[in-house]
Amino acid sequence: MLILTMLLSACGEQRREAEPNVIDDKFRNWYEVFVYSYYDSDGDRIGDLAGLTEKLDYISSLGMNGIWLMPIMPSPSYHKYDVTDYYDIDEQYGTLGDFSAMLEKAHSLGIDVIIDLVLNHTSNEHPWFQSAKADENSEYRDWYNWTDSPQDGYAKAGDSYYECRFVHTMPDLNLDNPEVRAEIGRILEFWLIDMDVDGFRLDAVTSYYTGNLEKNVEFLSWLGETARSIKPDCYIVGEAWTDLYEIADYCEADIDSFFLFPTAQKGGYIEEILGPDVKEPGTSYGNVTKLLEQRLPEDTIPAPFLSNHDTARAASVLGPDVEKQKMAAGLLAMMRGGTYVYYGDEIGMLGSATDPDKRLGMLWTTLSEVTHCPPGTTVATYTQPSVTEQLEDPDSLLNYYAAAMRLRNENPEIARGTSEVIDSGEGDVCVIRRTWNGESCVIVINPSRNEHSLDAQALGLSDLWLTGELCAAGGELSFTGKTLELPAYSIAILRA
Ligand SMILES: [Ca+2]
Repeated sequence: MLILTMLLSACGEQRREAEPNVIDDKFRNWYEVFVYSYYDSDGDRIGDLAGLTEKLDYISSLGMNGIWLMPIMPSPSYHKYDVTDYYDIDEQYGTLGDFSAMLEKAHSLGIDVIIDLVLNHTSNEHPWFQSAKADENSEYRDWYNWTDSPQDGYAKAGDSYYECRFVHTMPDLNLDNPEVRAEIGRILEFWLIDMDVDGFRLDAVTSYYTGNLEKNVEFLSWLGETARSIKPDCYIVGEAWTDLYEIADYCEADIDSFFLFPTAQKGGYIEEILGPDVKEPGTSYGNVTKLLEQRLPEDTIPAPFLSNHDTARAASVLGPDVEKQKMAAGLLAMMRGGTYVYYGDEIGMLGSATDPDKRLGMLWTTLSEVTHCPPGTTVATYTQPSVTEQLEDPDSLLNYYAAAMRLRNENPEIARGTSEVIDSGEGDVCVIRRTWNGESCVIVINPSRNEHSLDAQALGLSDLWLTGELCAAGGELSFTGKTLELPAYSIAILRA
């Protein structure tokens, strides 16, 4: 390493290798897994927890140190966003023992695991609702919301109507009922203590009290305080699918994190920066960086992502250009907070339109062995190579993702720091100094299709070393202290 550095110095390059510096806190590189479609261990071609356990080394090799599991509790639906028992594992996925084995291995690899917690509603097959529906005097009647007359978002049962904002099979819980809150407390304790999960992803938080931000924030804060009273360092991220301004309002709630929907999807910040209408993509990325830090409270952990199980996949939004998909992953990886990557995006899997089509079976090896796609799938087209093939190819999208996550692990400032956007003099190029805990790194991003040569001396960067790089479209990055040569679609990390 020392010899290599000296050789490079001799030919004028200020380049050195960086070591991983992974910090065990809440700023993680998260990976979202739909267990059903991920990896099967027992031959029925449906993904399960034992299958996930077998793939934890793979997830770790991507540089991920957090996993969000879509719902795993018993449910009549394939997606399991309607729970019938909050204290067990769906038999399709395995047992509580399988879950513990998976978690133990994840923890041994330094991976935290959070699980989806669906509290807005239960399944209509949940015994609580069955009892509430059958008998007006049931002790569970007030666990749900009833009216005597038809209303929007309500369905008929007997002579009454119950609230069900999504669909009639998902009756909304009455979250004002102290007995419901006490039960939720027991659910939190079961998963945090008995099962040892590291936290939760909260589904549909804007629907807890539909249209009532203040009450939603109150409930979220109650939930956060209750969870921390059980496990002080647990992490909770909420799904508020709305614009940046309302997300900022939700950040007043006392939980750690909210998904940054404005970064994702078609028309989101990242897709737009890489689109044809943006003339100065570097300036745009700098402006987004500044906007997010201005709008979001300092103590919140932003959770940016490109796609999830409810949105079109990154490759479907960005188009078939793999270089562009890589650049999008690079732009995501340079964002503050805890980034989320949806399983399969790292190999460019496609998915759009209907929900099952967005949740296709993972392509591990060959099409004949692909994990089953969920029921209702209409289009299952795989255009990119499998995991096995992409692991072998140093220029694959998968290896780009791994390299991008490695930069986050080598430079803790990227996730945790505050930004100073430096005027690069080129609208195509963004220069950000990110500072945390008394240390800084400089992130230089060229999200344009043009090569650029930056005057490092004029920008005050000449004393730094090039310690990391990502080139989405090939080419060579070089740094002499005088100039920084940036190929199209490249990212450089400079450090003292
Ligand atoms: Ca299986």
